[in-house]
Amino acid sequence: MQLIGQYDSPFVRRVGLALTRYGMAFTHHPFSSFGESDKFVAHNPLRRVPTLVLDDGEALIDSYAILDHLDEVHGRDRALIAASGPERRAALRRCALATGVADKAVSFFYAKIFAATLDPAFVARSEAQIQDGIAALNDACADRAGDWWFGAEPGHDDNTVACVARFVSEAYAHLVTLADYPALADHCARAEARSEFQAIQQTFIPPA
Ligand SMILES: N[C@@H](CCC(=O)N[C@@H](CS)C(=O)NCC(=O)O)C(=O)O
Repeated sequence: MQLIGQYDSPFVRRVGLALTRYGMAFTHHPFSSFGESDKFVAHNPLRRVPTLVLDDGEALIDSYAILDHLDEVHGRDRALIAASGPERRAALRRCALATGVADKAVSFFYAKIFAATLDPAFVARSEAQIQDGIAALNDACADRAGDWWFGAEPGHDDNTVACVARFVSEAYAHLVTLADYPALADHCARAEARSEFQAIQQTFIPPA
């Protein structure tokens, strides 16, 4: 398997973390989705990462679809998310909240780079979506009983929240300071201390 994309992307990182936790061998191609998209456009016409190329050449796109495949191959009963029911819905909601923040943060970043001018209403709305989303993730961490939602070890939701919080705090340092969100900061610190998080990481590099 080949994983395409840089680990400063929370979408790529959460896939890299799952591959690592599942003990699946893969080759990592840290191509930039902007400067190096020609290197993988044959696999993904959207020029987006993560893209996962399977050994038979089939290319999977979008982190949700990729994780779904990895969970199936690893075994739904051993996957990093509940197989069904309320626990699965709650975990997917946390993942969607986190990736939703990342979606807004990514598209707003592109707008700031590429648009000549930005409507102040769009700027205010984008910043509010990012900040309110981060605050909601902090509340979710504060409400949790144990160390991780998934149980004794982090699951996809735990991983995704930590990846997105780090990404946003680096890409929007002027907007989001993790210390202002103590429960989320604690979640991130415990995640980043883990061996797989130390192996699968990259400090944010602005797209160019
Ligand atoms: N929904 C996608 C989002 C992936 C995404 O936004 N990737 C960004 C990098 S963080 C990208 O490839 N952007 C390039 C572009 O959209 O032009 C997923 O979950 O994988």
